[in-house]
Amino acid sequence: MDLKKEVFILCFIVLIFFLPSTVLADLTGYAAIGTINQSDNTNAHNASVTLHSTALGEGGESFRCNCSDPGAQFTSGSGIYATSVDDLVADYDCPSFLSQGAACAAYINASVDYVWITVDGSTVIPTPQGNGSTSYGTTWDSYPRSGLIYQQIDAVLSPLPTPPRVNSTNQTGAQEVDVFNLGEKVYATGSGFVNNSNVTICVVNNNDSWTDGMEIPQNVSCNDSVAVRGDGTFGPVFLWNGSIVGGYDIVVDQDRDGYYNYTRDGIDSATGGGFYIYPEPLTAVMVIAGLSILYGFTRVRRKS
Ligand SMILES: [Ca+2]
Ligand SMILES: [Ca+2]
Ligand SMILES: [Ca+2]
Repeated sequence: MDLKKEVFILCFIVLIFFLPSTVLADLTGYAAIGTINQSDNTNAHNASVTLHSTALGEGGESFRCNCSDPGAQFTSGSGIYATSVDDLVADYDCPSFLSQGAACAAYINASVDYVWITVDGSTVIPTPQGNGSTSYGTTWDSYPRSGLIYQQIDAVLSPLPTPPRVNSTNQTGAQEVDVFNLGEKVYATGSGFVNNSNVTICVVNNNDSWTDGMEIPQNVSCNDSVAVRGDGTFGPVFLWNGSIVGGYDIVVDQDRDGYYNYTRDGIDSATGGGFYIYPEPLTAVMVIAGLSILYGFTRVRRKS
């Protein structure tokens, strides 16, 4: 066998071994589509879906680089999303083959790389939902494929957790009370909090436009350490001596971060005052009587 022939055979063997892997590892032009459902099995409209994939690279790198679509896709009215694999970029620097933000499609091998989705349900119309995802560790080729589309990468959203509850009460906690006389002590009870935790409870001026992540004012009265029992309840716990007339809210800061968090923290009440402090009827009568006497006295002095 002459040298020319040997070189030719060697080149042919190299091509046979490396060409198929190069072709297989390329998901350029492919797309993933699926349906997102709510926990009651109805379609989730406007859920925010992020497609993720590992990229082992063509050279058989020893670790899985993580890639994702930086611009999440929103589901249609029938719960369907679609993401082009070309939109996937590296989440971080993967030495030797991908730098952070670089396109991943050419480095994804459908038979060994994992694909998964994460879904943010907080944008679902008309009612926010919990989050959802598919499991990590499923390869692209485990999903049905039609031409350049991998289909049915579906997910189900979890139900939105019920926010914990807090109520203004009398001293025994047996009765929910929303109206107190000036100087009357205000107590509270709560349920649905983290078992055996400590929470911060603040009385704040009434606010009816609480938003998730809003700072909790510390302008009336706060109790920094209220113990939650093993069943998630607390109280009745003394909150405030009711010394100023007005409308107030009670905020239970479950994670004690100083911010109101819709799913973790409790509020009485997001719509209207959690409780009100009114002047005592007798005090009010005395104030009115006093003002009348003063008015009469002033008139008499003017006349004389
Ligand atoms: Ca909080
Ligand atoms: Ca309020
Ligand atoms: Ca109340």
